[in-house]
Amino acid sequence: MTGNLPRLARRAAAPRPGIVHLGLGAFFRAHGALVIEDAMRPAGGDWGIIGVSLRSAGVRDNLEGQGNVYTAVEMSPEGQQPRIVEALSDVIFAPQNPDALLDLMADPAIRIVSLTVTEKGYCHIPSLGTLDVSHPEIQKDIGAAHPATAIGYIVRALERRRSAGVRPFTVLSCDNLPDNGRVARNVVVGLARCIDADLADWIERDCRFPSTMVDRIVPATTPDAIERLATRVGYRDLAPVFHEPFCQWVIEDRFVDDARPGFESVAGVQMVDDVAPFELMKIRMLNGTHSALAYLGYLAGLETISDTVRDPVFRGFVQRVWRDEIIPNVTPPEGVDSVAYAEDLLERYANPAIQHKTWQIAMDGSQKLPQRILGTILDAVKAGRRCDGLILAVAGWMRYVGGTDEQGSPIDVKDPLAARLRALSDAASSPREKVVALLNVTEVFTPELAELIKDDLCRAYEMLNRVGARECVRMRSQE
Ligand code: CS2
Repeated sequence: MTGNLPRLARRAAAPRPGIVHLGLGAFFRAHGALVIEDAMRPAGGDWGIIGVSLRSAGVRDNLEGQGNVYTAVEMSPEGQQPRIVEALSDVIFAPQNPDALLDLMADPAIRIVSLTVTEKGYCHIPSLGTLDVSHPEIQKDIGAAHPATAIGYIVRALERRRSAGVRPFTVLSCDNLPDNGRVARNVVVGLARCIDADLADWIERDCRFPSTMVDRIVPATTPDAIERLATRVGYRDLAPVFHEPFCQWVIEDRFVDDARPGFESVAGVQMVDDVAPFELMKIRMLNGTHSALAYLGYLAGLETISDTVRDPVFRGFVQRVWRDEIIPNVTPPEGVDSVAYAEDLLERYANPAIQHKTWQIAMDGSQKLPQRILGTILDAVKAGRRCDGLILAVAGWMRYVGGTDEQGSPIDVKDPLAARLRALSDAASSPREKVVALLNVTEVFTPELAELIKDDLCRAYEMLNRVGARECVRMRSQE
């Protein structure tokens, strides 16, 4: 029984805040928060983090009862390494008091606002990278002083800073979007322009939006994992995070007034002039195959990514897709060997201590597919190169969003476009009609790409329906 164990508690005073982080999910608490804490050790600085949850009070409630500290557990095949993280100065649930949060964000002590709000949190048009002005929450944020979205909070806080004569903060995007700084800038300036053109000009001129590439595999924390940790460490932590050993953060060194933690002292962090080649390689090679394995693996009844690469058929498939379909369409950053990068990815995927659910990665496919898979396919088709494995992955996504698995059981599809995708799928009277209807969803597919892949995709989809995901994967893993 772990019920009687003492609760985890803070050991030292909370650091003075310099960062507000929007989107306090497991990923940031297992990645950015650890790096920032490490950077504060040798280099000092008041870079404590005020963590903000925008949608649910759960993390705040759990952390509040333990002084806003938590355990980050490194999970490797050799064992587990717990570490107590004390980098959070405070944790806030935004809807409870939006005004107080905006005041905090307008405080001159806050010099960075970082974000992990997932792809859909940018309220952008994924295929274009610009603000979706018709987005219902953005429409609300244009009219109301109390925002609903992360973008709304940033714009309204910058508005307060400007009227108080305070310099803007740096907006640090840590989401898996290519050129995430540019996307953040587009949506922030885009929303500001709908509110006040002078504010938009000021942001464009004085604010900074460095792009970053973030990488660490962090599955969602499960109740079972919480119980096992308590038994192991002898205290109760209601908000631990579990992550793989690997950690990488590549950051463009463009901060307002150069105000930032001493990142360069931390292993795994690179400060660079241009993140683009790192980001492209990571999104296409890691996230692209993650999504491919997620849809096809889920359909084949495989629960986690490590289950997929333990299956020789899927393992052969992902290796072949890297070799023939992704690596030829990626120019790696100078000095990086993409073949070795792929080998390392396979080892990371195989880590049996990381239970990363295919269902979790399959979430929000409409927001992920363009940058993870479709860009690679477009480059491959234009160059006359092979991409039948990635086309099969897109067919897998189409099958998945139809909402029924290969055994006829319902799939719990989580996606902002889920209802529309399902309706299109249900209304189609043949597999070909269904593929064509989904290809017409322009948030995901550009008309150019849709035309180029239609026939191959229809064939892949029909085959998937006929012989099932595992057999298709077997066929497409061949030379
Ligand atoms: C995953 C990512 O859930 C997903 O979509 O592909 O969270 C992935 O684990 C990280 O980007 C790894 O850095």
